Amino acid sequence: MELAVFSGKPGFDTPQHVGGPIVEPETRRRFHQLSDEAFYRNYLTNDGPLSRRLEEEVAVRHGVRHAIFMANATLAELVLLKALDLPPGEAVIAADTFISTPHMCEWLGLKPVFCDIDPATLAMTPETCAAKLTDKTRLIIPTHVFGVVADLPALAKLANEQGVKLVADAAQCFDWDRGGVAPGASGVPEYVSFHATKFFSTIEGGAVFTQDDDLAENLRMMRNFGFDRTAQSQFAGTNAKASEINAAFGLASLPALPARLERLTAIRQTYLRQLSGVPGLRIHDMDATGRNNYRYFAVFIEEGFGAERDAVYEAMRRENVLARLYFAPGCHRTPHYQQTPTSLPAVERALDTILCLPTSFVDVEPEDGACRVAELLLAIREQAPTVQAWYQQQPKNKL
Ligand code: T4K
Repeated sequence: MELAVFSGKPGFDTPQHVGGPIVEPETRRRFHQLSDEAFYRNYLTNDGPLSRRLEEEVAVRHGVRHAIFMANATLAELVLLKALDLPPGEAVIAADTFISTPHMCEWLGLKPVFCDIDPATLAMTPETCAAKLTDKTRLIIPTHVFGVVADLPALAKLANEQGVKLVADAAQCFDWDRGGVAPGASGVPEYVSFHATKFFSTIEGGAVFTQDDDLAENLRMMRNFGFDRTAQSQFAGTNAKASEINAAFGLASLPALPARLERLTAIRQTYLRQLSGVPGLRIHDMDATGRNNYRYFAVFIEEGFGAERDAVYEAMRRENVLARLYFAPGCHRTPHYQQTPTSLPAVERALDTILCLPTSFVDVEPEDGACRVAELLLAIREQAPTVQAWYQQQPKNKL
């Protein structure tokens, strides 16, 4: 196969994204109908009937008492942390997470302290977390990366022993569970993202899942200026509400989820069939801890592949396969947080080698798309020395 880096025709005519929103024709039709209902009702935001219905359906689906719908998961995290009312101090966070996780801590006077991970799950462990605990620690936030979950029971035990709070970043965990326990259902409050790139989306949106009635009531007030049921502002809340139009998109998407999961499972199976056992290419085990929605498919380009991850990434881009490097370089190596230098070997190894492949395709059938992406990756491997040489010759400011 002549690769695009060597003047071949790109493997795809249309760019294939990792996070391309999944919107089935039926989802669009239902969305138009539901949003029209909201317009006829002339009730567009502020805890309307569609938002309430969405919260109820999502909560029941996850076996959790409350799903509190907000404008996005970043604000859901902020509101949750604010509701915990923690004194200034430190928050221990695994460094391989989306940057919003530490940022919201910092907004509330909690200095993010980054910890290492288990290379298999990509999540913090009680040991990697404990190594960063100090008498200033107030909070622990594990992230379930790609829906492969951290060991919450063990982390809850550690948090209890230390007298610190535990919440989890379950942004990527809609329709996920660990041994039948979904986000928020274990008793640890968890926040989930409904962003357009996620398995389940309200375009922008997110929620806190919790079993705690008092916390839920607090969060509902906190997202709405601190208003109680008589519209009296009881404390300094904010505006983190989502609109009825966002809720309409979510409700329209719910019936599509079983078929969506089937498609994502088929894509995963295709990738597994083509890429398992390839030397130098390790596949992230997404079934390690429980049910997954398979929105992400991550591999690690390791020694034995013959080319560096960055060379492979650039070669794939030339083929119109816009792979992503979530969450490289790691929060601790971003310009903002690297001011406090930290060495986290497992995070660095993972994020220097990770490559997330597309799981939604444009102008091509999903399984065919996955098959072609895998073939391109294998062709790059076969030609790895020349791909690596090509990469090294590229002016880095042109990539
Ligand atoms: N915690 C974790 C662990 C998270 O992963 C996230 C979000 C959060 C917290 C915070 O949740 P939110 O506050 O966002 O609810 C994207 C998403 O913006 C972000 O929501 C997500 N994580 C993160 C993993 O991915 P980017 O910077 O990669 O987005 P962007 O715009 O580059 O899009 C990704 C790909 O999808 C691109 O290749 C383009 C394609 N795309 C994107 C959009 C929005 C489309 O084809 N169409 C589109 O409409 O962050």
